[in-house]
Amino acid sequence: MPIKIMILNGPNLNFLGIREPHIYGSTTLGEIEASCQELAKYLDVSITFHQSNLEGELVNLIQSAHGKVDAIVMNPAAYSFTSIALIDALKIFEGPKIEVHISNIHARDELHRHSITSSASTAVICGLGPYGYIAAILAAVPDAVPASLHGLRASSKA
Ligand code: CA2
Repeated sequence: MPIKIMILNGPNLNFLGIREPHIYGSTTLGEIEASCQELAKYLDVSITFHQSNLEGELVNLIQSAHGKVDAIVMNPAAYSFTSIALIDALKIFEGPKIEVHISNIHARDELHRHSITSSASTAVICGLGPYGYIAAILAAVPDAVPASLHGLRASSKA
């Protein structure tokens, strides 16, 4: 059975590439989804891609992944800095949870610096632009790299 990955995008990310290109670049969310689907085809894995402006809808999606999805890739956007509900939902999910931010949140202003949802994530990728989504998928699929490199994955849990 192919690996299943759920990709979640939080509030306002539907405006990527349309507003504030100096911060988030000119790639639209639709183009990011197309690239993720292209990689999924190449790796022979299955991806569902979602965007919601609603915290509860994101919680419902994470809950629906329980027992059905192998890994979650999530850009919680503004909810990264506020959402205990997302933290609790992420804790329920047993597989790898990779948080992605397009910008380098550590180099941002005080409001955009402290992701609380990353405390419930397996890993965090930020500052790579839209490639962060690609890097997250590669990290979630063990067979994306030669078997000789799989040991590095295990040691990253230390
Ligand atoms: O860099 C990222 O991916 C962020 O998660 C994006 C969030 C921001 O709050 C985080 O600090 C970092 C903002 C998403 C809002 O998306 C917009 C897209 C275009 C124009 C305006 C907002």
